[in-house]
Amino acid sequence: MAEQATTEKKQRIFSAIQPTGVFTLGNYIGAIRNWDTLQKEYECIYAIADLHAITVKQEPKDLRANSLRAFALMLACGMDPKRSITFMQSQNPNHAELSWILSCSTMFGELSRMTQFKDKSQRHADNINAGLFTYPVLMAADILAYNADLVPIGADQKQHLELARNIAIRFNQRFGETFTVPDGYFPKQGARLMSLQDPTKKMSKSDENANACVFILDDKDTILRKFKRAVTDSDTVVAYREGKDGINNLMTIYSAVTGKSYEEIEREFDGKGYGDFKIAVGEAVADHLEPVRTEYARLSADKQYLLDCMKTGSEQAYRITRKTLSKVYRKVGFLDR
Ligand code: ATP
Ligand code: LTN
Repeated sequence: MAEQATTEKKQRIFSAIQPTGVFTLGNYIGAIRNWDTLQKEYECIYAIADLHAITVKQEPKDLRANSLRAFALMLACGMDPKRSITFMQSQNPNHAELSWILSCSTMFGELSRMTQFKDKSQRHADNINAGLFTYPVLMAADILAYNADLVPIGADQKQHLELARNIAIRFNQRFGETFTVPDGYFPKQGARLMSLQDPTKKMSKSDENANACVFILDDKDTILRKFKRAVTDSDTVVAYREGKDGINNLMTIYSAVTGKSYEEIEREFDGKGYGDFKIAVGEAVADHLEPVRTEYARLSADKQYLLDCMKTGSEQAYRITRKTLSKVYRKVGFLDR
């Protein structure tokens, strides 16, 4: 039995994050922090989704700088190129290629129901491009090209993952078993952090209001200031209650970085006000992020190392996905190259 366990193939994980800005505390707690932990048990493949990033307008030179920074941040958050495959999405052409084929198995109606599309087309009303609409197909291609078993994502990406599953099932039914149908992997705690300025909106790195999110490279003073200014209600009791979105969000954050339960937090701040609580949250978050900031400073001083890791990762990613693409080409009826 023990022998069987050791020879069993590890399950495969795929996830990605867009280089649209410095990662936020939401990205970190909702997604990236788990990516690190998963490396111990699974075969992990992690990408910087630069192809997805251009669905909103990007200044080319900024995108280039942000992409390199995102890659360094991913490593600073614990992703280890020796244990996992870490790469840039645009450096493996198989993602875009598979995306086209999958788009022919995706219905207009399905894409129209995506809440992120509705939300982003409102926020970028001057640029509702076709890529923004077909974004979830590219995300499905990212996942299915590797036949990933599990996809660690924040709760906001659940709908996209459901679509990826449906595309895989539909393709398999029509052309025969081809893709693994992936499952989502969601963190138990703090799956969705909200904006510090409008706690009904998710904390998002592309928010125009810098006070709305904590970035993982913010220094301690900045973090403390942002939490002090966080929007809460006119109550004073630190307690998790329906409708108290601001304080609930702060409790979620405090719980996620300290591991304390809501009951423990309520007891800790019994008799104290929001002011004390906000300072405590700020301090705990700053301490939690300190190692990432230090590691980022170290890594970003060695650009060549980052480029070498990226190149190796992209080659590994290419090899895996080429096999899937060859199979897909055969299944849909394309002639051999
Ligand atoms: P953008 O503002 O450019 O849309 P984003 O901050 O929403 O970016 P993504 O790159 O789209 O971040 O997402 C990266 C990962 O972080 C995803 O797995 C996503 O689910 C997770 N994530 C993003 N925002 C939050 C949040 N507020 N709370 C928890 N998880 C989040
Ligand atoms: N759309 C994702 C980023 C992303 C992704 C993926 C996540 C692109 N491709 C594949 C998981 C698997 C987002 O987080 N906004």
